[in-house]
Formats: sequence, C-alpha cells, structure tokens
Amino acid sequence: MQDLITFIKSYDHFYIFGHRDPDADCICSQLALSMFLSRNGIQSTLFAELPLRRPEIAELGKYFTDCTDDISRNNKTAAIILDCSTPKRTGKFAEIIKSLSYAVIDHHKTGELTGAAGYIDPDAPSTTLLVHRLIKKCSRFLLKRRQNSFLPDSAPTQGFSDILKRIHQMR
Ligand SMILES: [Mn+2]
Repeated sequence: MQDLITFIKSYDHFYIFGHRDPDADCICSQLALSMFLSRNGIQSTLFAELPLRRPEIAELGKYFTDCTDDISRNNKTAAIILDCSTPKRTGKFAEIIKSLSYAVIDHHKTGELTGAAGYIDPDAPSTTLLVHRLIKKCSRFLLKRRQNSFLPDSAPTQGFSDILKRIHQMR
C-alpha cells in the first residue's frame, strides 16, 4: 500500500475510473476515494459510463461524468483505476488511461499490477474495504496541505459511513 500512498502524494488531481457496467462496490469505492482525496486537499474527477445501469446505484450517476474532453495530461495529474486492474476493463476509457500515469486498487483474483503503483488484495471481499483500509492508514496525517477546503473534518468520514450503510442495505 505504501507505493500507492507515495503515488497519491505525487499528484494534485486524480481521474478516478472503475470497470465497465459498474456495480455498487465499484461506484462506492470511487466515491469514497474521491471524498478522502478531497479531505486531503487533492482534487479528483469521477468517471463512469453513463447512465448507470443498475437500479441500486442509478441515482449516484450525478456524481460522475463520461466526458473525457477536459482531461489534462501533465505532471500534476494521474489516474486511479478501482475494482479492476487493467485499462482495458474500463471500456471506453482505456486509451485515455494508458496515456496517463495510473495506479490500481483491486480485490479480484485476476488483479495484476499494471500501473505505476497499486494495492491488490485478492483475499479482500470488496474494493470498498481496500479504500477503507487506505483511509484508515492515512487517518493520522494529511497527504497534502489542505487547500481551500471548507469541509469540517468529520464530513468525509460521515460521507463514507453513509456509503457503507448504503452497501449494507443493498445486501
Ligand atoms: Mn465490481
């Protein structure tokens, strides 16, 4: 996980992707990671193929975009792929991800480290849990100095609890 933390510290803006036809684990992991980054003064943009097809996550589509026109490639921007580990599995975003530096977070048996950094645990039951572990590991320090963040400290944690509750309710 340490190489993933070092990777995250190296950039100011992340483009966060999941796999095609995303499920709740994928979408909620993306949201939780985005909130965590925001708390640490790091910007992010959430991508998914829209509209979200599965009814249990359909309303979360409003937090995502499928338009990659504004993606910029420079030494301050990078991508993170969640709940799969290859650009190919993201579908239409594959080529743009390959043009960026990227890291992966995945719990699938087929998970392989294809990017510059990654956190893969095939024994974990979900990617959301891996993001939770990342957040816990970093809870004692800020990854970067907070910039213009007006969120109270508890806000992202609260948001993450809400997401976990939502996943729990779906089961
Ligand atoms: Mn999934």
